Amino acid sequence: MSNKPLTKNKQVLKFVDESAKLLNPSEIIWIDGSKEQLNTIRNKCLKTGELIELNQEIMPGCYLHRSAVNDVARVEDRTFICSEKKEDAGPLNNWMAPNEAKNKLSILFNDSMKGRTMYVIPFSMGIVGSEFAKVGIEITDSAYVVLNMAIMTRAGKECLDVLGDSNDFVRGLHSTCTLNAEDRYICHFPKTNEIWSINSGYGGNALLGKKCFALRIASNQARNEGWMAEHMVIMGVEKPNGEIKYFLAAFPSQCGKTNIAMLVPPEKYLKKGYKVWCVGDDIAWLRVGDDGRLWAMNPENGFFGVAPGTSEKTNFNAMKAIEHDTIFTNVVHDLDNNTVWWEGMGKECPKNALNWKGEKFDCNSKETGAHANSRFTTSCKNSPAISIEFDNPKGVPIDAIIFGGRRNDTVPLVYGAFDWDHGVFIGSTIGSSTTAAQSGVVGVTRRDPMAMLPFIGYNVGDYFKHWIDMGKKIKHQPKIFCVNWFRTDEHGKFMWPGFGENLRVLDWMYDVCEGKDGNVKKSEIGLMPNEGGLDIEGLGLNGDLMNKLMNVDKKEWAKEIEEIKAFYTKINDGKLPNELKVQLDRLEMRIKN
Ligand code: OXD
Ligand code: MN
Repeated sequence: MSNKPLTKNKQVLKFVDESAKLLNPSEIIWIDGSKEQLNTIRNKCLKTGELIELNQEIMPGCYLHRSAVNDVARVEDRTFICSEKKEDAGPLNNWMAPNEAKNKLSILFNDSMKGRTMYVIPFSMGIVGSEFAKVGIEITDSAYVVLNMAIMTRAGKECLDVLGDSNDFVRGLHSTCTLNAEDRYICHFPKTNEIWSINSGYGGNALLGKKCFALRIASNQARNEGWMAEHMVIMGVEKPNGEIKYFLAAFPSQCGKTNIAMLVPPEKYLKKGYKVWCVGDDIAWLRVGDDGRLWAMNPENGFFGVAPGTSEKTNFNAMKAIEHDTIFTNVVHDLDNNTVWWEGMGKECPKNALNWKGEKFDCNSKETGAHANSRFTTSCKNSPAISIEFDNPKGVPIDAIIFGGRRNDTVPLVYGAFDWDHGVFIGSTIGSSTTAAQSGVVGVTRRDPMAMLPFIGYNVGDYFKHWIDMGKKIKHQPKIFCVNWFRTDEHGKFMWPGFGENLRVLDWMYDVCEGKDGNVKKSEIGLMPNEGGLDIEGLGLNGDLMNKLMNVDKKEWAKEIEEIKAFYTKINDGKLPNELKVQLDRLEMRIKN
């Protein structure tokens, strides 16, 4: 039975009415954000089997969901930027003309909610009512999406109250339809701030507040309005004297983003009084404050983290966060105690269990029990490491921006940019070596500019220009660094211990930001720690290994430069900013000399 609209806003009502006409649902439920309503929806999911209730004594408020087997990840090849002109989508995005996309998808959307409930989710990216927040409305037929959006965003009636009569909201239309992968489309209309997503129920395709809105649509809004929407962790490093500096970090997927966001300092640092605070693990909205500094806020309210590999050792705080009020998707169901399990959890493989597809799971099977992209959805507030600034509508002031990727060779453990434009150059070229897990040639570097490859909602050349222009507006620019935790020795073994020990590198950056120039020397590629500048005491890394970790091999860099040239040529449709070409020339000169 439909409930009453939660607003008198004519534009919202029109959007909902028009959507209902197209989708033809049997009822319309407006999500008010109340616990009671979410409980009712959860109970409905338990009845339909969309959710399985886990052991409420061990894991209160925790549920398991299994997606369709053909619907387990974002679909980059079916994701489109529907700008008026093709060149505005640029060389890295799929493009479809807005009219063509609307015509094509309208046919698929038509009557797709027949006999189903249409949920209307008002949500805010950012603190409700904050001048930096933005309102969205997602229409969906998926109760799973409703329950996830209620964790991942601030959802409910109060978002409509702050919207008032305004037409300034993002319109998200989502239907799981038949889940037919061949008719799956994730379309973005930057001019009208609309998202149309059909035939997927999976996170990044279906939780429209996340990648679709907070990155692809918001990157367009940000460019027009003079701010930035980035795929970045926001974290605070607290020194023993109680002072905190906030860092942003951008890494392509599979590089431990959620882990660094919630890093636990190593014993020695804990004893000294170091602390690390998490403001966000995935997305940062950045603005220049009146004080001339760059300020960051996390538009999200939850973590949508990858489960496999998450353990007390790799991410203690995430393990604590998911002890309660969490939705697990596509993990193993341990039937003996009605809990969950995944590979790399640091716990014994369960004997009596079902794999992510719901089939009997055998620990000796070659196939993993949990899907490689299985997830947990949990509130940021559940993490013991959440920053007290998480709910600060202004966000936090940023001192450093870190770019990184997974590189076996060439890129040293850490180096710093000489200045903002050099930092933008470094960010524009980061990437990860392909592994056997990916299709294509193994060992080549997949460039992933600013870790935004699938998320820049417009032309990549214009995006780089926006970065350069923003630098001019920031009076007190953050320092920009590059890290590589993954450099290997001649036996293919990682040389750096990683995880909590990464704090040592952050600590060096902290001191550089404080202006401790004695810790820094210049190299051909950027600023590097001086002798003794980086604390490696207690790691058992001998000088030789440290030299290998920090080595700038001119031959490897000559090859790197050729690859960067090829990448720039590939993405240049006349929009690559000159500033970046200058940076590339300068790097080449420094390496040749
Ligand atoms: C994510 C991603 O899910 O980047 O955060 O794919
Ligand atoms: Mn991400």
